[in-house]
Amino acid sequence: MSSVNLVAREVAVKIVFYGPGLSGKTSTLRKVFETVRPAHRGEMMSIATEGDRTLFFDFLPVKVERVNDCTVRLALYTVPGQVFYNATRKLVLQGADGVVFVADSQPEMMDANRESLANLEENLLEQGIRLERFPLVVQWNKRDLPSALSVEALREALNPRGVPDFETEAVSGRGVMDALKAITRLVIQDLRAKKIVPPPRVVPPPGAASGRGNLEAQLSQHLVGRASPATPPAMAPRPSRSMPAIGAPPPAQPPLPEPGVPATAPPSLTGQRPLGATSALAPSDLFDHARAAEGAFAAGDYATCIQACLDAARRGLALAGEGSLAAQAYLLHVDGGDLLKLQTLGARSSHRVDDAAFALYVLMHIFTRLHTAGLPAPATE
Ligand SMILES: Nc1nc2c(ncn2[C@@H]2O[C@H](COP(=O)(O)OP(=O)(O)O)[C@@H](O)[C@H]2O)c(=O)[nH]1
Ligand SMILES: [Mg+2]
Repeated sequence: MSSVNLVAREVAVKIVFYGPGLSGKTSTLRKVFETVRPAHRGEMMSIATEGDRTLFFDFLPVKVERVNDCTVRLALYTVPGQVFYNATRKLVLQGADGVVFVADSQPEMMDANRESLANLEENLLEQGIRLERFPLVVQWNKRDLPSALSVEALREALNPRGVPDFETEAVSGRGVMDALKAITRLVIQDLRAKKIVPPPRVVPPPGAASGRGNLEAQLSQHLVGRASPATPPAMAPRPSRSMPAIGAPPPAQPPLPEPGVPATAPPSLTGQRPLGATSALAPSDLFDHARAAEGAFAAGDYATCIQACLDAARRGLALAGEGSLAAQAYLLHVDGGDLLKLQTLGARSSHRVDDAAFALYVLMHIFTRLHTAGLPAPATE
């Protein structure tokens, strides 16, 4: 769900990469992670099975400076595509501002593509959102495969509305950033039309052109860091908080709650630093809590992870002022249902991997909301 800090002219938006299992969603996010300058993104967090299938979600925060003089924080999520993970997909889709549908171009995947698109439509409708009015772009992924269907055939089957679509190869990265720029543009336009995002200031910054060309230029400059090495980063990175590598590979995990997937181990993006998004988002005072929670997750100690998240969540919410947890959550636009579930998990005696993942997810949300609200105030940070 978008949130806006008018004083800082900062907009936080949530974009979800949706599509059938194995269509290339996680690969797409990894490519974005590799492409965006480190100063403009946090750590990528993946919660996957040993076979690298997305178990809960992938998450990557990206910051785009001065898009028509607003700073845009993108929270990028992927969903697990496997049919039986619909509850997780619904959860991740909650509050999304836009979707990138990653379709698999192979003919044998057409049924899965259609099913996933219908599932997206249904899950959005449950939130009272109609897909045809929702910011959406499509990636025709795996274009490198010789068996790939023609774009015309894919469009006819999957994109009758004619939303912006892109030929992509998530593994090499071709087209991926174009799709991300397009969805960012659509989301900002949508939020602007809903009067959620302030219009551009009347006087543009020196040297900047006005209008859509400017938006394009800003997105290009800030999203594709390595493509323009001559351009220095326009922002100072957040206070340095490089995540220490989480040591040895974690032990095998208990069986999964949902069927059909073998025992899991937390994922590895590079084989060294699989986690870190929660601490990347944490206010200084809660950084250690977030690290403890991530460390416990990586070690398979889900009870400790949940307790650390719960404690950090309480402390984080308290930054909104005195009052009940519910009142603090309300002030920060944190979902009360999520918080209640986190508290329930904290009171349980046994915990599963998805419980701990959920706890980290709620904590990330709280940190994002705090950040948007400008809390804690800079003097105490
Ligand atoms: N040839 C090819 N393989 C791809 C492409 N994108 C993803 N893959 C492969 O497809 C498999 C599933 O990718 P993944 O990103 O995990 O899919 P997800 O389930 O949608 O997250 C992996 O083996 C990827 O390497 C692509 O553009 N071309
Ligand atoms: Mg995946």
